[in-house]
Amino acid sequence: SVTSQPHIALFPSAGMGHLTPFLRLASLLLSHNCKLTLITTKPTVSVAECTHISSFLSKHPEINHIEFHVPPMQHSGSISDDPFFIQFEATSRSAHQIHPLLASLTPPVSAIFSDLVVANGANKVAVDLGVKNYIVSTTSLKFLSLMAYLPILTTSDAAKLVDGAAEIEIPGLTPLPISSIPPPFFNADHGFTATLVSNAKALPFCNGILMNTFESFEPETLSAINNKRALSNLPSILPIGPLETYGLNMNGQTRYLPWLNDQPAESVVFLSFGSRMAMSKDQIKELSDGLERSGYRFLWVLKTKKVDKDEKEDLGEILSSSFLERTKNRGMVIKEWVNQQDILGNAAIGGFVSHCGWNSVMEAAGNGVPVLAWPQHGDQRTNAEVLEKAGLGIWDATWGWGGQRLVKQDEIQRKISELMTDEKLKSKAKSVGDEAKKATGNGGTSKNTILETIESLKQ
Ligand code: BUP
Repeated sequence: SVTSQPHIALFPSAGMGHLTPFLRLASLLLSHNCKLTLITTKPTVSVAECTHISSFLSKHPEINHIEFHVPPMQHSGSISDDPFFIQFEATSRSAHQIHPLLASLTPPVSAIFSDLVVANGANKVAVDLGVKNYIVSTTSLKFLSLMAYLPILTTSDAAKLVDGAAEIEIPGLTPLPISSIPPPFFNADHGFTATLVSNAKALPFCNGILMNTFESFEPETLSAINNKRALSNLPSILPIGPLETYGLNMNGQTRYLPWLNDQPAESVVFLSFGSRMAMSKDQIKELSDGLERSGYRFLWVLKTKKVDKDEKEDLGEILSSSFLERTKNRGMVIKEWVNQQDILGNAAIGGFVSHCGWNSVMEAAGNGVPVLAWPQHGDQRTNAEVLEKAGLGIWDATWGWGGQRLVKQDEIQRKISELMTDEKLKSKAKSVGDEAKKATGNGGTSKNTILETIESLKQ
């Protein structure tokens, strides 16, 4: 039967980095007249997820909401104590249980759009219901390629190869330096690795992989995969980014936007390390010293805990009162949730010191803001490579993974000055921004791809 309104079930997994692209995609799909069911896990790991889900749903009462109770793991196979990893594993294990919840919906669902972390369960349910299944990727295409290849890399022969080599070769793609491979990947028994391996095996059975990226940002990897020169078992990679904000203002009146509006154009450094990065006190001290010595105006989102509800200290307990006093006229440090998209879109921002979570990279790209990459964990070193190659930013790979070594204030000062003064970088970043806008505008590659995908669900 032909339906003019596809009914899409969206199934994200834990963390703001995973939820955000799904909510952005939801808003895009609504604007193209799709019917939506949003599956969210209960409980969420962070307070931020919980508040964003409820505000989003109250803004869009037409969305059908399914709260999926994920049973806590009795015995974690995970060696990790990261609450997000544990939730990935738990959700992955019970993902197939969404079957009865979806089977009873009217109108019936036409497709499931799921996170990679639940790909296996979601794909089985989709096959059983006779509907399509797309993956919504929350990372770079380069890192997705690594995850897609993980089932092969973690077999014992390949793992031996990994130990001795300087890089990892995925046939048909530019090799990945070993230093960018997340350490848990070297252990096939690690809960995070095992979860990714079992779900990556489902990728070839999906109908497509929707990516928050755009053609000109990762052109080589994209053409190698879509032209079957690499990872030829994968379905089509469908770049639909940068996904645009869904226009929620979470904190009403903000302190920082009026302040930014008063600063000269491109004069402020924005610093944020994402929603789940706990920076050490020592590193925070070096960063504050380096930042102060750079002399630039700054807006710094500071976090010291992995999960927001554990964040209890006041600013004064983390940063010295003399630092706060000396910089009060040219800097602002914030501990609450900010609207990062609004900040990156503000004319006062001249550069972004970022952990390179993929959403942040795409937001910088969309706004043409140059990035100083300071990747910390997971996909972030790979993302940093991608953004450097695309001309969006600079990166000192010797800074290592987050916490691997203390990055000193003079290194930080030097890199921030480079970020704020390099004219070539500035103009390259601007042209990345122009390309991004072209991709999502009428007739653009990302816009056409999402329109074609929606069209294909109408049959
Ligand atoms: Br913190 C923070 N405000 O205060 P990433 C983040 N964000 O809007 P992450 C805010 O959350 P993973 C804040 O703009 C981005 O859209 C930010 O996602 C927004 O990194 C999102 O950048 C964070 O992908 O997630 O949170 O480390 O590591 O899972 O990618």
